[in-house]
Amino acid sequence: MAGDSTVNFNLLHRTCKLVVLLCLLHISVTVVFYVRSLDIRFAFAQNQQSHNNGTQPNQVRNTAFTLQTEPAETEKEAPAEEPAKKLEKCPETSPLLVGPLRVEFNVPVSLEQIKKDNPNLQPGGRFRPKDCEALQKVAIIIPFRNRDEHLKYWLYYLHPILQRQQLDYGVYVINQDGDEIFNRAKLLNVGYMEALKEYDYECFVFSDVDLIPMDDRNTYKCFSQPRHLSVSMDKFGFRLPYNQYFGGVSSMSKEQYLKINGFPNNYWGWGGEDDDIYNRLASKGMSISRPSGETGKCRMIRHERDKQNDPNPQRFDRIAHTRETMYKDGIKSLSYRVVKTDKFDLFTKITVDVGKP
Ligand code: UDH
Ligand code: NGS
Repeated sequence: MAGDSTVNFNLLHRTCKLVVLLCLLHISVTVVFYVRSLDIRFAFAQNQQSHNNGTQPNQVRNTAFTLQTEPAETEKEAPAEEPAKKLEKCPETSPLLVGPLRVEFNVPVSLEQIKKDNPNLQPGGRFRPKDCEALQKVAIIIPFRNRDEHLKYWLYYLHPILQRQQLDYGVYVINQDGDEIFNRAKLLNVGYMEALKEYDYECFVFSDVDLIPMDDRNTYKCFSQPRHLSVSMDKFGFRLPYNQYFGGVSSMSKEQYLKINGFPNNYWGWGGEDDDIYNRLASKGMSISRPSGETGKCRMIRHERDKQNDPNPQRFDRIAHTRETMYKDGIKSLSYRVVKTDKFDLFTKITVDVGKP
């Protein structure tokens, strides 16, 4: 009998222990679930907060809380988003710059790859920084005809550079229609006019299609004086060919450009139009601002002379008379006809009939 009661007592003791353990387990599971539900509510509150502050909501977290807590209906009823806060101005020197760059033209580049490499571009080759307000709105004007291979390299190298420079910019390729003799300066005038029709640009960078900067500290923006940017070209042994040289890549504010009545329209064929522009600036008492020889290094894509762009025999006579002709011939007397405008992903191409000599 005594043995039986001991066995019964042991069994009862074990059963009680098991029940107590089960109770403890139940309590812990309840506590864990309770604490987790508190977490979710807290996350929800935080999410709402950031939403109302106008910051970008985190997509993954947002979905999670929608699924686990509030019904979608409640979200719809939330107050309408406030307009995006005004961004702070970008710093004078972009923190994204990297300095010297390797520039080569032996590997072919494709427009598809350039598109993939630059996902933040807007149609027409437009960009503005997301996190700050750009210091300048810059239109980049490229005189063009039959240089698609060069343009690809230009887009490949320049888009990343211009984005690192934190500019609010657009790329305008001004394509001379037809086979008449080429007129670089007139195309640049057309670019100025057409870009302004699209956006309130305050700065204009005029760039040949075959020139690539080798340092991103050479910022494609405007300065208190007209700027010459391609100061140190490989083809000139990384030096200026002469002090007054203003060809290749230059920039001017709207005000500086208008002061000289824009560029001449009557330089047909190669040469002299950049010297005429220099004469215009000098006659208005402006000086040329330049980056250092180191920062201003650039490479030119080697090429043969284009058809219909032979040296202009009148150029020496023309540049001798800039001061007399500049008021009659310039942006005020510009006439042309836009044949076609194409807004591509990486640039805006404006095909124009500029007439003939
Ligand atoms: N351009 C074109 N198509 C043309 C002519 C000129 O797109 O048919 C544009 C292009 O942006 C070019 C710029 O105008 O970069 C200046 O023209 P250019 O490259 O002919 O001038 P550059 O002084 O060369 O650079 C002159 C010819 C040198 C021949 C050397 C032969 N070894
Ligand atoms: C000068 C031309 C400029 C030209 C510069 C560089 O002689 O238009 O050479 O030319 N001026 C005249 O002819 C009056 S380059 O070596 O890049 O072909 O920009």
